[in-house]
Amino acid sequence: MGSVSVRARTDVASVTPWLAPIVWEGTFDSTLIDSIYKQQNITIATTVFALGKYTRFLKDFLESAEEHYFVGFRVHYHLFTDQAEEVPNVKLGQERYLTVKKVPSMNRWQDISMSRMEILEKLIENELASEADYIFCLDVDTKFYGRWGVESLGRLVGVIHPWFFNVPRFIFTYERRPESQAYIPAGEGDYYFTGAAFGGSLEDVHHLTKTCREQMNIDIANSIEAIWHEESHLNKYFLYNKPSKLLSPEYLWRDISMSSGQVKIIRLSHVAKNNAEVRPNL
Ligand code: UD2
Repeated sequence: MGSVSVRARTDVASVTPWLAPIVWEGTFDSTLIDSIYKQQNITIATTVFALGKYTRFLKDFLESAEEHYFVGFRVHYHLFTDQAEEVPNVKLGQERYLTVKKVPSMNRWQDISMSRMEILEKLIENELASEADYIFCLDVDTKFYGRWGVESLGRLVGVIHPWFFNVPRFIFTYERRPESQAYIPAGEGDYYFTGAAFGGSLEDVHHLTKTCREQMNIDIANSIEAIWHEESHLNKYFLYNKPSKLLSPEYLWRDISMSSGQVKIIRLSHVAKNNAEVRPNL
């Protein structure tokens, strides 16, 4: 037997009841897992949206991603913005690419957030099939502080929301009105996932984005908006289409200044922001 540098974590669950791994520091050997994926010559498409004042987050997001995100692997960032002239010039490493795409401005932050599903659906359909193997869709008001690597790859990947990883299910902020397509009845649901980061294979993420877009359109036709917008629809989707891999809140933490015993490494963290100041509406 070879040497094993990984010991099971006993303070957190590292597998779901449907036997999907939950990735925490200490549950994988980064050198080993890198060497496995190195042989596969993969490309990871990464989408990020920065409309209005959110372009201010791009510099830190991109610079920190170059330091920590899939280092040594081919990454193609697809950046959607209504202000291409505000995109900072960040030096990218070898085999790292950035494409800027123009999207129309919108007056409500909720619409910006929700519209991402349809734009991603179309991006996968029209462009990515021949150029990427995996895709991750990330919020821009974030910054990397630690490794986010190939241990995160899987067919369908969700990230446990940093405010809900250690609370009972009745606290989860699922959509509770049966009139919405995002409705999840009390007593159902496994985890509460963040809308700020998700990913997987092109095929699975295409199905996810298409389904959420369709469900949101039904809601619009019925004059209802889910409590947490596309995040509510994402949670509904994951209830009936179980993720094949879950990432712990290390992969999207609340704020770098907040600590938690179980989170040994903060890999990606939200940037503290003044919502009233950066958003186009309240
Ligand atoms: C939560 C979710 C977010 C989304 C949202 C929907 C977490 C941690 N975050 O974040 O993913 O599900 O709720 O209610 O769960 N954007 C712009 N310009 C704007 C407004 C938004 O580019 O003027 C983009 C940007 O990429 C941003 C994303 O939309 O990262 C989500 O908006 P947010 O970060 O303001 O939403 P927030 O923090 O409530």
